[in-house]
Amino acid sequence: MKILLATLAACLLAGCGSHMDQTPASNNTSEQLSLIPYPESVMRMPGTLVLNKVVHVETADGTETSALALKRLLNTLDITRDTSASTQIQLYLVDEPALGDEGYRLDVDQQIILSANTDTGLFYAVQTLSQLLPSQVQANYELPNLSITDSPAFSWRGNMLDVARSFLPVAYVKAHIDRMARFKLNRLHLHLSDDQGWRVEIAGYPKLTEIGGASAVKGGRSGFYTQAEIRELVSYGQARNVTLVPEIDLPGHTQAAIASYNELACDDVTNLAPYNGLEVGFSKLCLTDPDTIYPFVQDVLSEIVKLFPSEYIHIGGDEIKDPLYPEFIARATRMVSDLGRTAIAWEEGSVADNDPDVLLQLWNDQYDIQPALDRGHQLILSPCSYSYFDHGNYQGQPDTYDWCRKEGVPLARAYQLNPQDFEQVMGVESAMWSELVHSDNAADNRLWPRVAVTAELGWSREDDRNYQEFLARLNALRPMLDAMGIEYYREPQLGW
Ligand code: TNX
Repeated sequence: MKILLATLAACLLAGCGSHMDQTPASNNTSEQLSLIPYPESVMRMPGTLVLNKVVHVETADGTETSALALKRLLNTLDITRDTSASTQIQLYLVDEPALGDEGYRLDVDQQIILSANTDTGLFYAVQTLSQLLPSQVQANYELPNLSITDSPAFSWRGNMLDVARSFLPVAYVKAHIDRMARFKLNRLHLHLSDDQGWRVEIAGYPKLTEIGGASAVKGGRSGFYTQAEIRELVSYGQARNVTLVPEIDLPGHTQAAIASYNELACDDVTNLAPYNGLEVGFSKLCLTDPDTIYPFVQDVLSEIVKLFPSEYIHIGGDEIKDPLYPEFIARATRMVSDLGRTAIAWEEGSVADNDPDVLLQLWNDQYDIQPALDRGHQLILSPCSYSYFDHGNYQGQPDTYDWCRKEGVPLARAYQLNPQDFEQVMGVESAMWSELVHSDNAADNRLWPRVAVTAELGWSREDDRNYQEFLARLNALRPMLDAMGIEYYREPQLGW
C-alpha cells in the first residue's frame, strides 16, 4: 500500500509514463542502486539529473546536523554553493508519521529534495546521496531520477569495539564513527574496561587509569581516554547520529580495577597484579564486601552518566560464577535507573531480578533467553557465530578466535543472521573483541567489510535483503571504502 501511494505521488510529481520503472528492491539485480543498507522503497524514473559543480542549497531551521553533513559531502566532491545555481538541493522538515524518527525521502528529478520528520532522517538522506555519488572528484555528477522512501527496521544498529584488551586511539574511533554513519549505523558500544585494561578516566579513582590504563593484552596497546577526549568523541558521534554507549564490565572481567584498587578484591585473593593474558572469567569484585564494592560501582557509574548522554549504559555482567552474582546485577541495573538511565547487561544478567526495561545483549547462539523474553525484556542481537568479528574472515585466519565457530565468521555467514527470526528485538550489534587485534590495520581487517552486513541487517527488511545483490552493491561501494582509508579484508567472494 505504501509503495502504491508513493507511486501515485511520484506520478503526480513527475508525470507518469508507461515507461516508468518501479523497481522493487529485490527482484532486479541489474537495476539495483549500489546502496547499503538497501532502502525500503526505490522507484526509478527515466532520465538523470546532471549535477554541475555548483548547487543552490536550501536548508530549514533545525537541520544543522544534516546540513553540515551535506556541506562536508559537497566539499569532498568540490561542489560549490551559489544561490543562483540552477540545481537545488533542498532539506525539508515534514510531518509524515510513516517516516518515523529516522526515515527520509530522497527525490531526484529537476532538483534534489530531501525530506524527513527529523534532522536525523535528513542526515540519513544525505548518507544515501553520498552513496549514490562517486567518492572522487569528477568534472560533473550524474544521478538517476528516483524517489526513495526509507526507514530503518530497527532502532539499534550497533557495533562494539573492545578498547580494553587493546586500546584504540581517539583518531581511530572518530574515523570509525564516520564510517559507521555512512552506513546508517547509530550505536557505538565501547567496551571500556576488562581484565587487561581500564580505558576511561574516572576523576574519583585516578589509579584506574594510572595503573589500569597502563596495561594491555600482551602485544596490544595500552592507554585511556581522558574525560575531555570522551566528551570530544561523544560530540563527534552526536554530529553523526552515532550514540556512544559505554560499558563498564562488572562484576567479573575486573582485574585492571583490582590491580588499581586492591581492596576491590576479597582478602583471600593473591593475584592483584595487572594482567596481560588471554584467559577470561577469573577475576571479580568482592561480592561479599558490599560496603567496599557498591560505593565504587556507584561512583564510577555516576561519572559515566555525566560523560555519556546515552539513554543506555552497559554494565557488562558476562562470564562470572558467584552465588551473589544475581543480586549484584539487580543492584547495578537499579543504580543505573536511579541515575536516570537504562541498563544493558550481557545475556547472563537475565538471571537477576531486573526491571523489564533492562536490555539484554544475546551473545551465545544457544542461550535460553526465553524466560527473560517472557518477563518483557528486549534484546540486542550479537550471536557470536554471526556477529563476532574477532572471529576469522575465513577459517584459520591468523590472529582470530574460533571458539564460537570453527569456520570463523565469513561475510556470507554474517549475512545469514535473520533478526526477524527473533522476538522483542531492539536491534543488532556486531562485536570486535581485541585480544588478538592490536593495531588500527588489524581492526580495519576484522571490521570491514563485515560491518556493512551489520548495517544492512539493522536497517533493511528481510524481503529487501539478498546476499548476491549485497555483494554487487558492496563491490560498487569499494571506492567509497578506499576513499575512507579503510584497510579492509580482501574478501574473495567480492573478487577483492
Ligand atoms: C567472550 S562475549 C567474551 C569476551 C571475549 C570474547 C572473545 C562476552 C560477553 N565475553 O570477554 O573477548 O568472548 O571472542
